[in-house]
Amino acid sequence: LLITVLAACGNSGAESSSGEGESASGDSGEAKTIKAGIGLNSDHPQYKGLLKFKEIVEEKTDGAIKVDTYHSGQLGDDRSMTEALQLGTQEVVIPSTAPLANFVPEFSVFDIPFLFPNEQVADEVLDGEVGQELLGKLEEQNLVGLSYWENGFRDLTNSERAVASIDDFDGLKIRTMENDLHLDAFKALGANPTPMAFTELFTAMQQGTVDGQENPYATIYLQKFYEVQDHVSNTHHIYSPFVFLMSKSFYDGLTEDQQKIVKDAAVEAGKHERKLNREANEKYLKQLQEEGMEYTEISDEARQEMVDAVAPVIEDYKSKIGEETVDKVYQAIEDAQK
Ligand code: TK8
Repeated sequence: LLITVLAACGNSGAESSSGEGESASGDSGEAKTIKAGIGLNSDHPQYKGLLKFKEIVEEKTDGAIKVDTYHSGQLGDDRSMTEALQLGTQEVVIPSTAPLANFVPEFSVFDIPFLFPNEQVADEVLDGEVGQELLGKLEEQNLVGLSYWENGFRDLTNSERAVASIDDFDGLKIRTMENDLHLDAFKALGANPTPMAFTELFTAMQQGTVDGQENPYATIYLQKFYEVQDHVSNTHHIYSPFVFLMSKSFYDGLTEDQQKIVKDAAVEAGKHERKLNREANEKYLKQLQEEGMEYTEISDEARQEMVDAVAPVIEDYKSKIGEETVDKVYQAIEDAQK
């Protein structure tokens, strides 16, 4: 099977890998193609950001690097696309950090519930020293982390009942990302969580395999989850970053100039994506209500009960994530708020 997959992937780049010998900026003289895939659909800021990356890279390399973009999990889910990067059959993916913790456990630091107070602090920590240090750890996994983008604060939806407090989680079948800390945090809240790839989520909700899920408003709206979910609550329980990943073998094969171009483009396109994403998250809660979802606000008191319920889980995970990383991130959050 593996051979078939490799062969298939090798062929699909054919349209661009030959016959462009005269391109200016590539040392080899032959155009290189980046096959880039994401899980969300083409309406989502994640895709708009990817198109920005394509525009910058193709322009700055004078066509020596081409970017082919795929959305909606056309190339697979976060985990399988990340594996494709390791195998060298795909060049770029922009997964959530949560499934990435299966490759580099330290990334689970961002899965600590209620970690970041707001997006600005998240930006400072991710773009600062500790965030960049974490990107560096990806190299051991044959991956290059070029920048952080934003998925955003996650909010709960379900088809069973309005969730206003921790009691309302009781027994709810919640799909989580494939991440142990998420799974244990939802158990601590009293829910009945199931890890699942994003690509299977819509059908699982439609068929009632799960009652609910959690994602930022932009995703809930743009992926039309309101068609299969009745209730939404502003739990804001986790801030979810995206990481812009490139296959290390591809990156190593670029000229130094090209490496700088793709790195800068990943950063610049990420800024664009963050901006669009924040605008989206702001406007889509209202639109979800217009589509018929019932919105329930979580009071400060109710949220504090959730914070208390997950505290032992966080304690338990500190050593699994790595105490040093956890301490550094907490310190960076404190510094960002000074
Ligand atoms: C898309 C995922 C998605 C994430 C999830 O590939 O799995 O729920 O929030 O955005 O990365």
